[in-house]
Amino acid sequence: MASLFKDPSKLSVYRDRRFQGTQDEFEHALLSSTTVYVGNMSFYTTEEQVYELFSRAGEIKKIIMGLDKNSKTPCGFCFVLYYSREDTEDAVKFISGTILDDRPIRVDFDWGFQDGRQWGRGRSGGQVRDEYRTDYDPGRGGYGKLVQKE
Ligand code: GTA
Repeated sequence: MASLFKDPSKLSVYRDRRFQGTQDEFEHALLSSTTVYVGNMSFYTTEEQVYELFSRAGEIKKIIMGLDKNSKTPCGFCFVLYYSREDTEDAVKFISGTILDDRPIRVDFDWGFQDGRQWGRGRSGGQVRDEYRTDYDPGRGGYGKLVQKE
């Protein structure tokens, strides 16, 4: 079956500000990469749970848990590296939106893991989006970091 993922502009709405290259290079990486980013995870979800769910799309080469850069504990995202592009596309098609630890996870194409990308980039150590969140989310540390400081 022909790939549904040919138009790079439709692959991902996320643009990594730290990608060092042109927009063309970024799009080429998204089209050929065998890495997915998984977002909206609970801080309590383990690598074993990620392994079990994501192996339904294909054989996994490696999982890298996203960590708070201060506490070094999981902060709600990870990268899953596959061997094949077809399996990578299946993970985006079939696993995105499914429930893991009571939460709908988001599976996004990623341009490729590099050392350093496992750390949250927020000022408090976790993900940027958890700094600005104003809701109470028990699976992700309660209130957002800025609200907690008030
Ligand atoms: N492939 O969607 C993604 C994705 N995200 C969200 C993070 N990563 C992703 N990769 C893919 N797709 O390696 C990767 C990053 C990095 C790691 C941790 O996860 O490439 P991070 O989440 O801590 O920081 O990254 P990132 O991605 O640099 O954050 P960004 O883009 O500034 O902001 C993310 C969201 O935070 C925004 O979309 C917005 O919802 C919210 N936000 C940012 N600034 C504000 C603000 N001033 N006010 C309100 N909300 C804000």
